[in-house]
Amino acid sequence: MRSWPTCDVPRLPGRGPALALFDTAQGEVRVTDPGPTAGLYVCGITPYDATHLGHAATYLAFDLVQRVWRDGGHAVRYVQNVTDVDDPLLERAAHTGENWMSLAEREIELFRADMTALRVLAPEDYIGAVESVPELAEAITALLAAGAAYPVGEDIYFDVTSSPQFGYESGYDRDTMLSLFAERGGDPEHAGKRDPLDSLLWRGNRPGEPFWDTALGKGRPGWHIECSVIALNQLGMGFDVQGGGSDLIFPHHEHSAAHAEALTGTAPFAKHYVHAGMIGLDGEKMSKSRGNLVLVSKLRMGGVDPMALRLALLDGHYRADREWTGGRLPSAEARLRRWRSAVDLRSGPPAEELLAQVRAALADDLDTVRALAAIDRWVELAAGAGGHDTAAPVLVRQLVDALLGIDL
Ligand code: 5CA
Ligand code: ZN
Repeated sequence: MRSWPTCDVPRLPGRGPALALFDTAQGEVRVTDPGPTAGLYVCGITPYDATHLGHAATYLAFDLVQRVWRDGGHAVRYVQNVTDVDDPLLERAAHTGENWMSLAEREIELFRADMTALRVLAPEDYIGAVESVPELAEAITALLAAGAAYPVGEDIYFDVTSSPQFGYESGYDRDTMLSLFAERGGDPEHAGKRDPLDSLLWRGNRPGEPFWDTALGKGRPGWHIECSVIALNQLGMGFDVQGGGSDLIFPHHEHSAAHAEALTGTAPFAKHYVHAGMIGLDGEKMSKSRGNLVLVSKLRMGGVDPMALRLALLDGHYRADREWTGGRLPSAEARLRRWRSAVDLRSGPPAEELLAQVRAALADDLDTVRALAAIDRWVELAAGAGGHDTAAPVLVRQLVDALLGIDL
């Protein structure tokens, strides 16, 4: 499906260092080692409600991954899905009486507008589950043929024992897996399954639900196979980073990896599994189902500068669960004003050292807090003692744009 317009990234002098990222599977910060073209897959939205600040924070984290790789001399192939048919979307449409396709279309369009305003670099491949049904059905057929999947009535389930390394991505013990599976869309109690952790690959048609008529019969695809197959078919096995929020560690990323590994007989699915922390409001995860949302579009309509919003969300480590509080926006707005005044000056203190500091901070598991503090120090010097380097304000404007995506 159509992506959103991407923005230019200025080229900076020299080249940034290799990016190290925390890998959930290995439980440590490791250097990424992409070839000339890095492969990035980030789980996209389920379009039944507008972009909230949690979504925005997660996509901003992976936007920085792209920016740091590009600054390090790599091209990036970025793929993102849209879960445009799944239970929560259908339930919402049934509840409000709206057609599920128009609901999805409207929310995807709003998401595109929010991502554009936030200057999030666009995926070249923005792919919906609906348009992927033929390739999903083909993969499920192959899993059945390989004995990695089995029917339960009209449905088809994935057999977790078919993937010898199942569990390596999350590293969770079985009890944790069972409780998260039940909490996050799984059906551990479903009768007829071989193992409670087996996940739904294909849901046979139920009255009133949309369906596709395929070699598997009439039905619709499950959730994990969607990301598994879209990533596999676009990027191949062993791509560089599989990303999303930490709520996707299990079961979603564990099962997507296991499906692809069972399909290909090779591992790993991704070299790094990278997860952003949850943005909360009033002590709870911000989520559509809880209804405690702060929407990007609402803030934009209220006149908030998307660059201030971007700055506010980057002022916190991407892996930390963090609270959104009302005070974050005014302080980001004040910081943005200070930065803008400093780069509007005709000269300033030399900025080469600042470039090295920002590059080093971001390469170190995206330490944006350290990067912002380094820029604050340069801005303070520029506003105070000043400086005679006429190229410095231009360089700072460019580095803030290229590495942090903020247009001063
Ligand atoms: N369509 C699936 C992924 S295939 C999905 O999880 N959609 S979503 O709309 O629920 O979430 C989209 C992305 O935002 C996911 O990466 C999810 O992990 C992330 N996300 C959701 N809520 C939050 C939150 N409160 N804080 C940070 N990230 C969040
Ligand atoms: Zn996904």
